[in-house]
Amino acid sequence: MGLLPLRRPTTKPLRGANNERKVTPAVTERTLVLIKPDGVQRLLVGRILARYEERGLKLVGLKLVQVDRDLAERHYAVHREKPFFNSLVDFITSGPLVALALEGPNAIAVLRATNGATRPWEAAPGTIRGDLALEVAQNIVHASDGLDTAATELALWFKPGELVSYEREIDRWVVAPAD
Ligand code: IDP
Ligand code: MG
Repeated sequence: MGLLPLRRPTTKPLRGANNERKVTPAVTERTLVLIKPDGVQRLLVGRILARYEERGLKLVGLKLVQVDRDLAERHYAVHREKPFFNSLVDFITSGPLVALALEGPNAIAVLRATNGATRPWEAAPGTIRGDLALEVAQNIVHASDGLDTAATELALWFKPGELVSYEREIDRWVVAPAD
C-alpha cells in the first residue's frame, strides 16, 4: 500500500473565491527503505534511523532480514538485464539488512531526497549517501522510487500484519493541518 488516505480530512475547499487553487493537498504515502548490509556492518543503522525519525517520518514497519536469493532477485527484478545484477544480488544477500516501512506526507520523494543520488559521488552533502558512502555498489540505503514500486516492494518485504498503523502525539507538530 503506497498511498494512504489523509489522516486528517481536508475541511476547507481547495479553491478560493476566484477558483484559484489554494493549497496542494498533502499526500500521505508509505514507502520501503532498506539499510543494506554495508549499513549494518558499518554500525550505521541507529544513525540512519535517527535521520528518518528526526525528519518526522513515521516508522510503521521494521525488521532485520537475512535475504535469500529469490527475494533479492525479485526486489531488483527491474535490473535483471544490467551487467551489475549478479553482483548486486550477491551484495544484498551477503549479510543481514534492515527493512523499514516509513510513512509521511510525500514520503516517497522525501526518502529519495534524504538518501541522495544513486552514485555517492553525485549525492549532495547532507544526504545519507553524500555523507556516508563512496561506491555505487555499496551505497548503504534503498528507497522505493514511486507509488507503484512502493506498493510492490512493501508487499514483497512485509506481510500485511507486520505494518502497524498508529497515532503519534507529535504528529500535530509534524503534519500541518489542512488549510
Ligand atoms: P537506487 O538505489 O538509487 O534506486 P537504482 O538505479 O535503482 O538506484 O540501482 C539499484 C542499485 O543497484 C543501486 O542502489 C546500486 O547499489 C546498484 N547499482 C546501480 N548502478 C550500478 C552500477 O553501475 N554498478 C554497480 N552497482 C550499481
Ligand atoms: Mg531503484
